[in-house]
Formats: sequence, C-alpha cells, structure tokens
Amino acid sequence: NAALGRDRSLPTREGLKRAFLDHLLYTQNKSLAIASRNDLYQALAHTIRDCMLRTWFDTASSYKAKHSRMVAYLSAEFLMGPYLGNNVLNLGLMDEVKAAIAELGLDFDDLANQEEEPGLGNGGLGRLAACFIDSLASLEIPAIGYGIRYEYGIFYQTIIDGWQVENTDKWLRYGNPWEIQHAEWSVEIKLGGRTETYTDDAGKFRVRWVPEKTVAGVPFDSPILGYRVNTANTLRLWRAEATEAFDFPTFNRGDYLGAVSKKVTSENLTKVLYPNDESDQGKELRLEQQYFFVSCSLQDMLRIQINRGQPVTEFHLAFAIQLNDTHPAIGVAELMRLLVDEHQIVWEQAWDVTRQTFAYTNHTLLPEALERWPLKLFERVLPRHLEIIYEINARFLNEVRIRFLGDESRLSRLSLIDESGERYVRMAHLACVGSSAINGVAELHSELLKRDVLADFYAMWPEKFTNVTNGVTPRRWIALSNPRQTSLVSRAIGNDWIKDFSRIKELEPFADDAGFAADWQAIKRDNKIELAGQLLQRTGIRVDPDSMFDVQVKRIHEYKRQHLAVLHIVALYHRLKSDPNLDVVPRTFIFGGKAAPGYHRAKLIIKLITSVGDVVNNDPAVRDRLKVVFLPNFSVTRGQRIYPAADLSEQISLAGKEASGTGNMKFAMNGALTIGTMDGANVEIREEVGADQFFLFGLTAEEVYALRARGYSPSDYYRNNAELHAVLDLIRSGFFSRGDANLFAPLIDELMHTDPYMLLVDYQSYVDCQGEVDRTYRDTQDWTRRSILNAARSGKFSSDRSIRDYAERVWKVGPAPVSS
Ligand code: 26V
Repeated sequence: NAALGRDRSLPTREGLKRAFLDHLLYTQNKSLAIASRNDLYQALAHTIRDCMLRTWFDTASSYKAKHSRMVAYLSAEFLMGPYLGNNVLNLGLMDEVKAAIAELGLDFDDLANQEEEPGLGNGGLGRLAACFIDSLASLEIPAIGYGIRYEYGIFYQTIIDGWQVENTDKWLRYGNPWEIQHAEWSVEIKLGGRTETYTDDAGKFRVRWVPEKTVAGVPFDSPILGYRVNTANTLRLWRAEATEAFDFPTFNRGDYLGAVSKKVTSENLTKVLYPNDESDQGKELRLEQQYFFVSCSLQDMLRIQINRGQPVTEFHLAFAIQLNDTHPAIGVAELMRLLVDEHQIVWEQAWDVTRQTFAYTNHTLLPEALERWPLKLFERVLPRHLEIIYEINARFLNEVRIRFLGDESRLSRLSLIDESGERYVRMAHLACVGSSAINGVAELHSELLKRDVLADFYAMWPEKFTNVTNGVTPRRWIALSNPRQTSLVSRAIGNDWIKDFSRIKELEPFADDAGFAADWQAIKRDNKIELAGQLLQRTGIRVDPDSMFDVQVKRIHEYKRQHLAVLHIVALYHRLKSDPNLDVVPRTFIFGGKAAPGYHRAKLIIKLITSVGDVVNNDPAVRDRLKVVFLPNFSVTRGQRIYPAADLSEQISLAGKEASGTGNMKFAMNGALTIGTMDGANVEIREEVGADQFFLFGLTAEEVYALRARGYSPSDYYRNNAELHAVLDLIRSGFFSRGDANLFAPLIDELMHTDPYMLLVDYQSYVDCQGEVDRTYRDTQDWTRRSILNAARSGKFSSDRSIRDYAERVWKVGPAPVSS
C-alpha cells in the first residue's frame, strides 16, 4: 500500500505506475511486452477508476446520512463521450498521469484514443444530459442520472460512394471498465396483459394489473466525478433481462429451448437505441423502452426512500425528477400507479406528491417530434396506465371546465387524448399536467412554447412556465479538448475559470494584447494542423491549415439547412469558374453529422455534400481555394477535435425551428465566430458576444410566420435571382452527379415548389453575409481580436449556469458538499 501512496484514491506517480502494472497483470493478465493497446487502455482505465471509488462511496454514504434532497435526471439518452480523459481531468491528475504513463514508455493520448465512446444518444438532447450530469457533480448537488444501457448505441457511420452507410456500434465489445453491475438492486417490470378489480383485506375496492409478461431491470452504475471536488454522483443505466421464472408454462411442458428463446425476447428491450432524433411514432418497442427505464427508476427511488425510513407520502421532499423531454413522461402515470395501487395512497394525496415531484423540459417545436402513442398500442402495452391517464384527464378537464365554461374546443385541445381522428395519448400533455414546472431551452424557444405549442397550458398555469437556457460543460469542451487554449488562458487569468466560467470575461482585456493575440492565433493554427491530419487520414482529402475552417457539425436535418451551405459553396464555385482570378479567401468547408437511417432526404443531403466536394476538390480551376470535406461518424470524440479547430461556426437553421442548439456554444468558447440566424440560443449568443462577433442573416421567427401567413412562393425567388437560378440549375442538371439529372431532383424540386424551410428566402442574405465573413477574415489581427472577445464573452453558456438556474427556480435544491 505504501507504494501506492496513501491508498489507491490518492496515488503518487510511483503509485500510479505500480497500479497500472498491477492491473495489466491482474485484470488483463498481460505483461508490458505483449499487451495490446486495448490491454493498456483497460489497465489505465482500471487504475483511474480506483482513484474514484472512495469518493463515490463517500458521496453515497453522505447523501444517505444527510437525507439530502436529490435531483433525479430522467433521460432516454446520455451521450457521455469517452470517460478516461474526463475522469483524469476532474481528478486533477492530468499531468501526473501523463508523466507516469510516459515513464513507462507509453503515450497517454494514444491509450485514451482506444476508448470506444458510449454513444447512448442521438445528438443535442443526449449530450445536454451528459453536460448536466457533469455540472451537477461539479456543483456538488446530490443527483442521479437514470437511463437505458443500450447494448448498441447510435450507429457507426461510414461513407461509401458518397452515401451514408450504417454499421452497428458494438461499444461493449471489450467490456466497460466504467460500470459496476448491481444485480442486488434489480427490479421487476410488468408489460401487457389486463387489469382486474378486487376487494382488499380492509374491504376497499382496488385495481390490480395482471401482466402478460415481466422482465427484470438490472442497474449498471458509473461514477460521475465532479471537477476537483469530493463528489461523485451516479449514472444508473438499466438493462433488461429475463426474469428468474422466465416462462414456466413452456418450461414445464418440457420445452426448455422454447422457454429460453422467450428469454432472448425480453433482452431485446434494451438492445438498441432508436436512431431517430425527431420522430419515431408508433413503435411498440420504443414505448416499452420508455416505460421500462422509467418504472425501474421510480421503483429504485421508492426503495431508497423506504430504506431511509421515510414515508412514501414524502417522496417529493426526497426527489425532484426532471423529465428530459417527453420520453420519460409516462413516469407521471407510473408514479400514480405505484403510490395508489402498490402503496395504497389515496388518489388526491398521490396526485399532490406526483405533481410536486416532476418538472418537464421541452426540447423541440417541430410538430412531428411531439410524441403521441396510438391509443390501441398504448392500451396493449400499458393497460393500467391508460386507466390512470383517463382518470387524470377527467379530473383535469373538470378543472378546465370551471376556468373556461362552455369552451368546448379548448377542452379538446387540452385533453390528454387526441380524438380528432385516430385516437392518441399526448405525452407532452401528460408531462404538463403532471409537472410543477415546464421549461424551454432558450429564451426564444420558451417564448414560442408559450405562444404556440403549449399556449393552452400557459393560459391555465402561467406560473409553471420558465426558461432555462442550455449550456455545455467547459471541462470537456475546453479544458479537455483544447489543452493549448486552456494553458494560454490559465497563464493569463489563472485557472479558476474552469470551475467558475463567468470569470472567462477576465480574458477581454487580452484581446488588445499583441503578444496574447499572437499566441491565440498560433494555437488556432496548431489545432487546425491537427484536424487537417485527421481529415487526411479519414477522407484522403488534403486541406490547407491556412485556409478558413468553416464548419457545420450536427445531425443532418432539413430544418438545420446543411443544403443552404451547399448552395453557397456552389455559388462560389460558379463564380470561380466564370472568373478564375476572382479574389476569394481560401476556405475549407467541413461537414459532419448523421442522418436518421430512414430519412431519405437527409441522406440525399449527405450525398449532395460529398458530390459537390468531389467536383470542387478536384477541379484545377479552383486551385485549392475551396475544399469541401464530409468527416464521417461525427460523435463526441470527433467533436473534441473539431470545435477547437474552427474559425467559423455555421448555425443557419430557419428561425423558429432550432430549440436551442449547443454546438453553437462549443464553437464560441473555442474562439470560432458564428454565422447564424436569429434562432434558438443564437439570439443569446449574439447578445452576449456582441454583434461584431456574430454574422447575422435571414428572417426572424416573426418574419417567417408573417411570410407563411401571406403565402410563400419559392419560384419567385428562383426567377428573380440570377445566381440562385444558376446554382439550382447546375445541381439539377446532373453536373455534380456525373450527368444523372434525377439524383438531386427531389431535393431541388422541393426547394422550388414548397421549400418548407425557406432556403430560397434566406439565400441572398446568407450569401451576402458570407461576403462580409470573407472581408473580415482578410484582416487576421482583427479576426483574432474578435475571436478572443467572442470566447471571453461566452461565460453564460456553461452548463454550470444552466444547472444553477434549475436548482434555484425548478428543483429548490442546493449543494451538499461531501467532506473528505
Ligand atoms: C425524439 C425521438 C423520437 C423517437 C426516437 C428517438 C428520439 C430521440 C430524441 C427525440 C427528441 C429530439 C429533440 C432534440 O434532440 N432536441 C434538441 O435538444 C437540444 C438540447 O436541448 C437542443 O439544443 C436542440 O436545439 C434540439 O433540437
């Protein structure tokens, strides 16, 4: 033990080396001489995990002893990114660990790159959950993240012949050193079947659920260590397994194999993450996944409450549950079922407890993304919950009747059941009725929710509504991913900004410091050189680190308008072809992002990007002044390389469509200037960093509504704008598709006939604005100054600020530091 330092929790450099070699032998059973890179990674991961276990254990004990009110963050997705680097950073051991590994003749980054990231999320919503869980721990707020341990996360994307091809994500292939399975806290989950009434011992009339099948939920825990604090919260992800008596009737008939095959079916529940980030209506397995993890989590919380010797009627004092979108909204009905059916609490009291427990965050304004379940399907999977929802609805609609007497249309608009055609259960309505707080994720988004999507609920309960603007963790998104900028900033203003990101504003005076600016610029260049290496390795395309890196990385979706950026590229190309000596700033356009596998239009946008790239990148007339690169498999890991290397951040969604965006914040913190619309959090970014640091274009949300109301005719724009006309014709002609005039026809025809995301309206404004970007970039010193100011004014966009907002306004919880 002496060799390990005080113990494995606080190792010295020698202790780290010793623990590493021990794990190599005792965990991987290898020697340095024969170990694979994966063996070395596993040994290092176990060494670092050991450093966290004491804190993790102490945190749990402290919460238990103090009966701290806990935040339970319920999310179907946690897009955590690789753990190793982040854990070393938060332990404050980066320099020591790097040195220890180097003394063994190994390279830390090389080993860290072996980690397969747990891609248990689609995009913004899942990554937000991961940033929030980091901030909760760093702010020492008692919290637990509950979700699903998908065996296959978001698919692995490759590009073949310019098209997206999906491959399975076998992230658990080599085991996961960051989790501990707790079979002893397994719970049982019912599904399907019917309900029946009975009279209990006290002669009371009750309902019970007779399920068709049951599955077991087994928790897998990972420690979530705060940055440089003695708090390690828990991320608890549930895996579905067959119950002990998996299928007795079949088994007893002697059909052992038949019974075991049923076991396989139960385990399908948590097999795969649904890869659609906006809508996936009516998939039975998806509803089962949602119910499964929510019921597991609520039963777990009730177990903890009872274990602490506290009454279930005080559940809301012990837990504040945040619903990350409507995916866990079934929790409202499930908590009612648990309290009323299983703990025999009277309805009115159970309802008070439930409403005081839940709060709901909405993440989208797109109508197609609002979850609703066909009533028939819902009844088949959750018969008891449907009865409970009817009861909640009946009581709620009575409340509406008293408030708005005679207003029949309001009743049908507010009802938890959509009865306008085929009947549906409306999950957002269940979430609103069952919650004490409702929030959007950026100022504009929260305003539009009140005015539009949730207007009737706002009329009922204005006091429930609030805004909490999203944020991202400066630990992963600066300190870990951009070490060069991190040390430069810390040399200038000390390192408190990593904990208290509002202090990044102390950087502002350095915008006019020539020496600092030169260093800032050199760092950006080094980051670009590194990314250029990755781009070459992964795509074979060579790019110039001295060109402007113009980046758009996010899920591919029509509303995000990646194809608007393509129209601009084609316009530039067209200009260069007509005037080969035209003076343009050399630019590298970098795209990355996944398309939902069934979203053909999005997949065609990827094909368009790669096709335009093939032509532009290889046309000698362009003389390398334009390059277009599609980096495959955009992920947290890839993002960590990309944001630090960007000069320009593309945030060009149609105003009123992007709820917030969080990539926009990561770019800004890393010094990229934004070109964007007045959408989502862009509005607040522009307000904070100043109009000089934000290239604004396009309609406002108001203007979008007004134009739509007037009647929008895209063909007018096509006819009246010669360059736009030429650009669309060129793509439509087959010029970028080896003469195949059919390939991009669906995309171009849509733009010319309906253009639901108004690309043609915003086209000229966007291209003009890009001209302004071009002119600004020519003055390197001025650009660098703006880049520094931009980063210095991004303090609002730390997820620590978001979490403080939730803690004060929604959860009413404070820090509960764990003594060491
Ligand atoms: C919907 C569905 C439908 C079924 C299949 C799986 C699935 C997964 C996610 C979603 C909801 C998508 C909503 C979403 O991701 N919203 C994004 O949330 C970010 C964090 O608040 C925000 O920054 C983005 O603007 C918003 O699009």
